[in-house]
Amino acid sequence: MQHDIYSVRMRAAKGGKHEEGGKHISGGEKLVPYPEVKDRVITLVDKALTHSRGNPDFLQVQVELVRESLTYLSPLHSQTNRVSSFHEGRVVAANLLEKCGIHRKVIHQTFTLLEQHGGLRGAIIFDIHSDKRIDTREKKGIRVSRMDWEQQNFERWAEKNQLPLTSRVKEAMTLATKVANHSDTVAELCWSDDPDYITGYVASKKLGYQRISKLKEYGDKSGGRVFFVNRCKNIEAYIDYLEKKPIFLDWGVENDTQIN
Ligand code: PML
Ligand code: MG
Repeated sequence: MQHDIYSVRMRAAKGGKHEEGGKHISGGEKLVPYPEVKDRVITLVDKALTHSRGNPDFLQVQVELVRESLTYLSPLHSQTNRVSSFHEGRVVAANLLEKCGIHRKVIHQTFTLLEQHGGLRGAIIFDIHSDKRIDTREKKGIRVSRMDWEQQNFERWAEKNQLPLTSRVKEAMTLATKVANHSDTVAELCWSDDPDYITGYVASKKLGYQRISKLKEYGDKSGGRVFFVNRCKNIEAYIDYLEKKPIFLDWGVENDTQIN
């Protein structure tokens, strides 16, 4: 029997709701058939209540029927770049972003943005032509939503690629694949805002998912995501894709081709 698909979203903050100035603690996105909604709600509530950024005093879970049909995407090709310090990691990230046609000055500008913006709920969209942040969401940022990856399929992929079988890797890969598959995306830069997680990545359709083992120091609560675009003609359509288009990852052995 075909079940309806639901989007399950969670956000948690401390010091009040996000829109009232609360500090972002945690967020999560799931896309599941109706019988799995209850379990996913529990998973997300657990994530929010046991987070290294602190205990939230605001927690919201939203469950919504998705009416659009799902699009299936292959996970990006993944590669891990091991570095001995976060300084070295930033150099690797800068070199990768430069390969995508982004100038050094812009790259360093966005490093500074992420250093300053620990706790943005969503991502920053940065135009490499005008050298400006072009979304107008301020502290909210753009929250990529409506995406998921079936657990067993993810685990087979992670084992084959010798990656940690963690929900963190699954969620990051799902998001990076969704973002990279839009033709307006030039690249993505991400490092976690969690103080106990220092691995980050640069991703693009061409480069794939380039993990970098250290992009910040332990204890640092700064981090987030930057989506680089180049004169994005229709920013509203781009944001609509990121927030609304339902995407499911599906890895088949036949899809495991090397891109870079
Ligand atoms: C996050 O924690 O929000 C982002 C983690 C990005 C890196 C995940 C990985 O590949 O290890
Ligand atoms: Mg986080």
